[in-house]
Amino acid sequence: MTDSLLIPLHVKYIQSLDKRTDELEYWLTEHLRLNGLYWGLTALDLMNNIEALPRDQIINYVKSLQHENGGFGGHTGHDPHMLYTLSAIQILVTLDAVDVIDKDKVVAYVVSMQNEDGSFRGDQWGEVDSRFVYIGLMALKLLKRMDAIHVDKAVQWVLQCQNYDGGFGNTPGAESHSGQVCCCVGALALTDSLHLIDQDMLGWWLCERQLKNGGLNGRPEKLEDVCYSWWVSSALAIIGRLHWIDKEKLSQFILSAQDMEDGGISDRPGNMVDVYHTCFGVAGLSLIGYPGLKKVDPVYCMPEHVIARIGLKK
Ligand code: GRG
Ligand code: ZN
Repeated sequence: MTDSLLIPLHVKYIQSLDKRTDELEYWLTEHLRLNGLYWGLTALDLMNNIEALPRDQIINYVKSLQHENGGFGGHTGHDPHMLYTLSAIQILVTLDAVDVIDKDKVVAYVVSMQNEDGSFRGDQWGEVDSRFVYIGLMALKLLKRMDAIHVDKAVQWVLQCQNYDGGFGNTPGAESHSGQVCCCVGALALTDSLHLIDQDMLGWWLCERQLKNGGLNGRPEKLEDVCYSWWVSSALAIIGRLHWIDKEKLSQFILSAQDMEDGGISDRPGNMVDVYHTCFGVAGLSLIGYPGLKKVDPVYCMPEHVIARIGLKK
């Protein structure tokens, strides 16, 4: 048990990820390569170590993943998807290199994913989910092209995803889940629409996610998991109610899920680490004010200084 964030070890762990080609995990997560790069780069920047990954190589790799229709695949030869398209933009914006890609094509791709009712599809196969509304809005906001889509319709659709318990689901009528809450609250924040919901009721649902051991869960009766340190806390931060949870206990929980020998953070203490939980553990710590980390922006899950540089910080 340690009560401090092992930054040098986590930096080494993230650097090692693209060299572990002899591990099954490396091949099983091939489709997530671009997401992994976003998670790794974000964690590194928040830990003041962005130069630990090769900037030019990353930019060329990301650029190579853009398809003719404007969307990005998760790795070489993979189909385009909204999930990877957002990661591509977040990475390039973070590296101040967004001009290397064809932005108009990305905008056209995102526009093509919006449905008549305001919702968004994830890809050509048509899955609809509140994640994709958030992604579409964030991608266009980062590219300063929100005007290209039907923002009002998107907001109306997101509002339909709110339940009587105050939380949000992945589609209208679906069970409240912290991940979807983060997406819906993020979408409302990106469109200046937070006044349209009952923030107190939402705040109650969110702060009830904290368990005795300090960790947060995704919905009632479920286990705590480090990634909810992000999904829950970012939504609380956006509605100005982060003080409704015990930050010190959350910080202890995240720190207890570190691998103290090889670096990285897992979903809960003692489990295998991965870059996704490492990112959201570090981002969660940044949000609750852990010392020595750069500040993360709760709406974009990107370093605050990046959002300020592109003029989106209010
Ligand atoms: C830029 C931060 C950022 C996000 C982009 C992809 C995305 C938009 C958001 C994902 C939000 C989401 C749905 C997160 C939850 C992921 C998760 C841990 C799901 C697990 O669900 P279950 O049912 O687990 O397997 P529980 O914890 O409910 O038992
Ligand atoms: Zn998790």
